[in-house]
Amino acid sequence: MDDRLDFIIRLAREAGMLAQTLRATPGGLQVGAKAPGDFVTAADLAVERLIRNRIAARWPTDAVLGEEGGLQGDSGAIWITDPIDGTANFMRGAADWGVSIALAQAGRLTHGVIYLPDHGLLVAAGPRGLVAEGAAAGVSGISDASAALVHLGYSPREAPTAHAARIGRILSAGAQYRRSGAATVGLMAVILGRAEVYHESCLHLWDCAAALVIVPAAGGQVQSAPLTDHLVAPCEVLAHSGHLPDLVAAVCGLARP
Ligand code: LIP
Repeated sequence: MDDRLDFIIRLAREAGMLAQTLRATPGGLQVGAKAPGDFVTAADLAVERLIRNRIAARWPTDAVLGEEGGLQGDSGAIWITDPIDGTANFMRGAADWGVSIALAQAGRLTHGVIYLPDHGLLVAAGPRGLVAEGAAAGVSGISDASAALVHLGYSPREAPTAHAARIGRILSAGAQYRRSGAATVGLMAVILGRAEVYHESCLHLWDCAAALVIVPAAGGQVQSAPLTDHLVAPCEVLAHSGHLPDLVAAVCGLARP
């Protein structure tokens, strides 16, 4: 295993444990809201500080883009992290949240880890392979839409009517949909073969950068904006197993490919 992959796996585990410890500490969360429904807790801030500090200690000239602290540094190597993805679930003691850390080098995403601490699931990928803990990684082979699951993400950045229409197209295609409130949970489902598609219309890079590396390593396909665009604005993200083109077209509102 290369040293960057080993580093982010260890760091994700440490970050997840800190988040769980802070949530279990009376008064440890101090919840705030960046916008209606967009929460931040003291744990989000503390975990991102930990991630930034560990990266700075090992790779001091690298840049870091984090959900809470934004982009800091100017380098060809950029670490991209959501310290607690699914904060609205995390702060209520629900299990659907995760730590996401990725690395982009020379404009390409090269490493990623997703860790779901309350589920005991970790997946990671780098140039030399795929790592999975808690379950086997590999996308689904299902090719019948009536047996397929689509995970959706939603934020107020998408028109409710557009999201409702997407749900209608999925149901009309004969598939079922789920919405966990954390991109890492839905993307983990695709990586582990527990769902066939993940889609979100306006998703920040820190929520999905790790999955954009891991899904292809698990045999799946991803579509997203160029990294230079995604670094500065939320973009549409699609991840899928590659065996349901009609369903993917319905999810995205496209004519059959
Ligand atoms: C969340 C994402 C989710 C998206 C939410 C929010 P957070 O991340 O995981 O997919 O729909 O708007 O961005 O803010 O909980 O880290």
